[in-house]
Amino acid sequence: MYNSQIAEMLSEIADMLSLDEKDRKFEVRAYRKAALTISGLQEDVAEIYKKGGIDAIMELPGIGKGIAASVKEYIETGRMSKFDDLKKKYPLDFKSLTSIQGMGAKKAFKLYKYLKIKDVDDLKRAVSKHRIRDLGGFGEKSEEDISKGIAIMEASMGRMALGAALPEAEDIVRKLNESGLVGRSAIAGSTRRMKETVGDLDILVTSSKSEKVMDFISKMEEVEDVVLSGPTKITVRLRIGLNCDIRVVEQDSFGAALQYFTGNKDHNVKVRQIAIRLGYKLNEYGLFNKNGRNVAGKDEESIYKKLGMEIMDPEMREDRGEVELSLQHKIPKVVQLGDMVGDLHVHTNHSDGSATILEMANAAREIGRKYIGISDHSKSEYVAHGMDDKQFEKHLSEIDKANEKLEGIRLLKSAEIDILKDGSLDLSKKTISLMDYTLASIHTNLNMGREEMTKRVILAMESGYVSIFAHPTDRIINVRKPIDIDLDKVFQAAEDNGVILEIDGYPDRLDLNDENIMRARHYKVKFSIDTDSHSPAHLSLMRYGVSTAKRGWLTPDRVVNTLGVDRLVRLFRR
Ligand code: DGT
Ligand code: CA
Ligand code: CA
Ligand code: ZN
Repeated sequence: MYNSQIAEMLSEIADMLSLDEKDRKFEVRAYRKAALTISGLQEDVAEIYKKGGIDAIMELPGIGKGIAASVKEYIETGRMSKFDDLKKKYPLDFKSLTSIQGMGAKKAFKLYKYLKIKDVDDLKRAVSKHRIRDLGGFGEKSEEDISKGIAIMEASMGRMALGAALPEAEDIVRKLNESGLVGRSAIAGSTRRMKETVGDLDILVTSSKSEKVMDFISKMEEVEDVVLSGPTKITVRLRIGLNCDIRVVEQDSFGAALQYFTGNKDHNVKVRQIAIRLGYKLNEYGLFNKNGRNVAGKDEESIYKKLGMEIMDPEMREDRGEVELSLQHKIPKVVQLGDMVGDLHVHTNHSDGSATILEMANAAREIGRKYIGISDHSKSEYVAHGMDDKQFEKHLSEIDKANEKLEGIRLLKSAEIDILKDGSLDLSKKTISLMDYTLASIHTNLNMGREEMTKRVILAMESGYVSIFAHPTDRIINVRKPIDIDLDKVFQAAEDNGVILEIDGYPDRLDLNDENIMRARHYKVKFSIDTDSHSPAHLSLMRYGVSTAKRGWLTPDRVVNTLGVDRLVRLFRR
């Protein structure tokens, strides 16, 4: 079906025409009307054209000769010159920008003109750096509105949380491997970059039996529907409510395809420019020299190498300065899953976890952790069966007993203490002094104003009884917005009071997120990457936290639970 694509292009043409200095009201209206007509057609406009030619298109309500010719051109060539010409003048992604609440074509263009914002990613970056509030006609309120609008749009665009998307992608890849039809296989796209939400899945395979692969995919139980299918590419709708692009590529192109389809787009654009500068051509098929020979296409490393670049983890490929550093071979050595020695945020059935202290400890040891901190909830979390001071005393002595029974793993005594409305902690200092360290977090009164919320958290930090500030913004991906808090002030207070910031790796949270980590990195603070486990299986979610840390460019020396237990305990005592 071409209808939705064509309708979108026509309405984007209308957007662009409306920006013209000359008054083109009538033309704008004509394109809008045509877009509406085509998007509402039951029959594919390409079919209508095939049966009745351009005359049949002109018979559709509101479509004149000029627009009909554009539609014909698109059906025949896949391009629309009117659209392409206007795009040269207005090279921005109107389609997604204008789907943000309150963002019309004019506003979008203004942001482009003054801040070079071309797409939603640029816009998000500008919002997070507070660059919009100073722009004439925008202000702080409208920056906040844009930020809210982006969140709403992303949720409604059905971007799926990584925690649901990645396991699905891994299942599909596993089944493809087991089919015996494919050679190499890989997950690409935002999923490989471990972005917190994913628009669609991208999977690459090599195979000499492309047709059979397509057939196999279309019959997978995960697949609801085939959206598009060609000789080497298939797009399917998955039952979990996500699209998935699967491409069959040549052996010699696998690395080039992986590099290309991992993205992100801005990263790719820069890498391709470097290739051009060096006299190469880089695309999804390979890296080609002047004679058209593919000199590096098999694997990603060789492509970056040939371009004089240092390869970086996919998580870092967001055009946040990594391309420039990579040319100087100065990519930070970011934290890896293998660096993680312990996990400092673990719940047991003493509050809302599902397993005993010993069960959690054994499961953690099995996946190679040397220590875990048992951090059950305090009493005001009554829905989570939080414990009061007296119950905690008993609980802590049970951790001691468990420690005596355990070998190869050490339990640390902790608690996830609620920061109450007034900034005080939900456990007595006496109880806290029995612990190795504490986590403090906010679970109630989430709607407080910014100033009050900031004060609340800073007060808690200044108490001297908070080791780690857990899931600092309290957002739940696609469900709950972050609390309104001045993070810069909080990060400063963390620095001043020696409080560690958590990167909660539970995939619904990923909190701090990548951008906030980037920001926090500039303070003298340490981080703790935890799983917030409530069952033994959750302990393996560490990889989400680590990838989030990578996306924030965090090096292992900044992460406290890469330390051995003795050094860590000494750090907590300070
Ligand atoms: P998503 O699906 O919205 O979560 O994000 P991605 O990054 O997975 O984006 P997607 O699925 O549209 O495309 C996968 C990758 O393909 C993307 O990260 C970079 C590459 N790519 C897509 N379109 C373009 C393009 O127009 N130019 C370049 N250079 N690369 C592109
Ligand atoms: Ca994708
Ligand atoms: Ca895709
Ligand atoms: Zn927790």
